[in-house]
Amino acid sequence: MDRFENDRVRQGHCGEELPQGERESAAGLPGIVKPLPPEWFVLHETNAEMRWDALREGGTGFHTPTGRFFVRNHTGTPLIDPDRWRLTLTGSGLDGPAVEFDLAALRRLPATSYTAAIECAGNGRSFFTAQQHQAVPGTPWRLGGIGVARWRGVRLSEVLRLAGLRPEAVDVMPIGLDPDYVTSDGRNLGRVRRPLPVAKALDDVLLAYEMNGAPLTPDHGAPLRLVVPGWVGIASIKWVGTIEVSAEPLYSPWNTEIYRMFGPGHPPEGGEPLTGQVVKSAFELARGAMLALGERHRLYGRSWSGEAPVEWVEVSCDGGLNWRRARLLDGPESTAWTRWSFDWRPEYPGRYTLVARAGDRRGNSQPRAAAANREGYLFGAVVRHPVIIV
Ligand SMILES: Nc1nc2c(c(=O)[nH]1)N[C@H]1C(S)=C(S)[C@@H](COP(=O)(O)O)O[C@H]1N2
Ligand SMILES: [Mo]
Repeated sequence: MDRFENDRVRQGHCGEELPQGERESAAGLPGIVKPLPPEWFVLHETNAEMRWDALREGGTGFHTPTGRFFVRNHTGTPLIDPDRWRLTLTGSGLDGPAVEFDLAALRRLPATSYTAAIECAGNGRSFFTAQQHQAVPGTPWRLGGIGVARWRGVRLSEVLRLAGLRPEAVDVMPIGLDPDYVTSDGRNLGRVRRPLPVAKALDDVLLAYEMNGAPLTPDHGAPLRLVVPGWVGIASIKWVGTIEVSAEPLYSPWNTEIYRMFGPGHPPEGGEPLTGQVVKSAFELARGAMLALGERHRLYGRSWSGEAPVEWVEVSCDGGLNWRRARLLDGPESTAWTRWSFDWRPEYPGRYTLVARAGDRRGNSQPRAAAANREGYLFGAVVRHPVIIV
């Protein structure tokens, strides 16, 4: 696979420091640069899923350390020389000709920092099959297709303004510098790119050059990525090279044939392009973990919603018959996710099913079953978590 598609990318100094062969042997997957120790990640083709039990055992705190953050790559991580890289804005939604920024110019603009989650639209997908007996294609994520980081960069609205945004602009499409995406049936869909409505682009979207207080790493979009808070992860395009700004609606396979709901109960052309994420909860515990009988166990977990802060969390240790409130460990304004704990003293040995469910301040909560759809997006139902008491 040729991962170096244009000259700017090919001549990256990172590539010279770490030759291709070494890079691939150091990583658990060709295409991802960082180490992927099996105690932190579950590997799925080009993607690496975060293990929730490792988050607890690592004592990692609120933000997901960059080394443990999940990676979702359509192809492979490109190595881009930040000195030769440019961001180009172009299109009918701008006043004048194309405008270019180098990294230094972007860093001179007013900086903004915030904490936000990035979560794949397919996070939880494997539970469509495991819990709802629905066969779905695509990466069989459990719940580890999410991470929360502190992002720093310049607001997309600021860069659009400097580039001469016209009031007629409707869509903004960031285009990644990673290789073209070729589907399993051999169709080349071109560069990873997905239009964003201008209203969202002007609201809270960041062009991030830092993650958790350090420059972005290659796997997470260096030198520059979008961060689109609350929305499905595909909106947060990594390795941005060009942003097309248009006075007409824009289309790419990522808003027409993928990342929409298809199948029974959905329009033939698919539902609206996916935007906000649904409510989910996860235990910081291995599936099938063994816990000692008769002891008090403090179970930990996190719940999150794309739309609003989490307001309440309930846990059941008997598969959903009896529920008790969990103790929230983060304040009511906590964005991205809310940590919680729950004390449990199991009285009988055997197999138990833990379940957690949450609700957010807009009244969204987790249903018993998620809406079926062909690609297995947005699994927001409660997830059954088996444990064994010995
Ligand atoms: N250029 C580009 N951007 C991309 C992707 C990609 O493959 N190429 N994957 C998207 C998807 S589907 C997700 S879920 C997030 C994952 O971000 P992460 O790898 O930093 O966790 O990046 C998004 N941005
Ligand atoms: Mo994704």
